[in-house]
Amino acid sequence: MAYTLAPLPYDFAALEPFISGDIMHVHYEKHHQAYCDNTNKALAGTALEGKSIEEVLENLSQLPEDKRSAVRNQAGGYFNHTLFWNCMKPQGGGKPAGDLLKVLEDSFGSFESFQEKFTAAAMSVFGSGWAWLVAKDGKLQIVQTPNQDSPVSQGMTPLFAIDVWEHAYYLQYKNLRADYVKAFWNVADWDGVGKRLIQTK
Ligand code: MN3
Repeated sequence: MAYTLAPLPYDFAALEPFISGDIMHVHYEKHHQAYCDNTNKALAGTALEGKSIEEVLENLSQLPEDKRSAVRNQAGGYFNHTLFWNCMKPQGGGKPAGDLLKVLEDSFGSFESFQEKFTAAAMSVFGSGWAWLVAKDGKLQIVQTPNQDSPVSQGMTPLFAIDVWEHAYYLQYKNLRADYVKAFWNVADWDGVGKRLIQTK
């Protein structure tokens, strides 16, 4: 079965004023759709065709060399954006609660310290890429990936992410990544992160 895009979990303009509807339209309908379509093309006829997207990303080494980088980029982009839409919600932001808050405090000292470290990671991605909160071996970590590389390919479970490719913010924030990252905290979906955390246990 070819991959398709899951519907965006909210309206295109629902994250305004923090993320504009224009950005969401282009990002979801053009960029994400292209990653999806190109994943289907790149996987056609390979041993991983028809597998779950996680399985594909975990087993890139099984692909023939001439397909591997295309699948790494396209399937990474397809998976990463699906997660990204689910890291945001209208009326999000604030501070997480419950288990998630406790785990963030245990891992990073405080929620504010987690926010500082994640912001620093998002700001210091050179060029195009992502900053992530991931779980690995029962521990939380903040990591960066370049391009569309996915933490799934490194045996990590992504819980939360910010896309810092320019296409994620340029239409609204021009070159000011710091303003975009600051705005992003207002739409963070902590309930979604908390649900993914439970699934890692
Ligand atoms: Mn993107």
